[in-house]
Amino acid sequence: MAAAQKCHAKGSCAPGPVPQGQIRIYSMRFCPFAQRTRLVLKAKGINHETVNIHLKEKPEWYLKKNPLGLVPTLELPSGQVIYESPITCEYLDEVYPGKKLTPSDPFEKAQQKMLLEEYSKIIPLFYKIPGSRKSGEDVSALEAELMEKLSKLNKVFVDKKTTYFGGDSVTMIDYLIWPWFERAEAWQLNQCLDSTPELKKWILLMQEDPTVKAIMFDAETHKAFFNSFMAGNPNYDYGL
Ligand SMILES: N[C@@H](CCC(=O)N[C@@H](CS)C(=O)NCC(=O)O)C(=O)O
Repeated sequence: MAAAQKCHAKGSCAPGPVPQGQIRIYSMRFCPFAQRTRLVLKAKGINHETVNIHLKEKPEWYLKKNPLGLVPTLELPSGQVIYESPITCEYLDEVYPGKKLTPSDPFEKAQQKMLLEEYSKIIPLFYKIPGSRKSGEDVSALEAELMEKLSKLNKVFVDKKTTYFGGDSVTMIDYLIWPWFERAEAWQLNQCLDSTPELKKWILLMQEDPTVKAIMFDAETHKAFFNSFMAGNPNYDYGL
């Protein structure tokens, strides 16, 4: 199992066709974007195969499948590929039976997409703060900026009077937002949550979600990977 999870690097052999009845995800064990897709695969109980990619020394064959060279990518038995995490998640939710994660109401669906757009603009800050901290810069202005942005996310709960972003149970938008909050402690960002109590409550609820629990790493593991990433030598197989 662990050996199968080890990442494929430049010079490795391309995997064969995806077996009928399965779907393949090209991933990296610590990638928050790929985690979105993995959460949806898990939540819906989709039979899948995982191929992890060495993102610093990408296999030549991977760039033929996804010219952007990013993970996640989904591959179907037909050889068709789908990439960009929100698109992969939407595809899985539309095609596979089981729990529907996306609201059927068009307005609610639009609201989730608008929130995702807003959140996408926050994501770079999650990386910028530890990056600047490592360079010895004063990060207080960046932290204040993140706090201000997180207070807007917090307001969603206050205005909607819900415990999750889409209502009173977990939906797609929660899984799309979650992966960076799983890393907040490891990336030393917890202090930015001090004035967002509803968001903090959501984090505690998400930590208890069976799907989140099934694939999450603890803060120590995230820290170890992140330190290797920040040092410019990411250990994609950390812990295997
Ligand atoms: N917009 C993409 C972003 C995916 C992404 O940036 N993945 C990172 C890993 S966390 C990656 O593949 N990096 C490889 C590279 O930048 O070459 C998505 O949502 O899927």
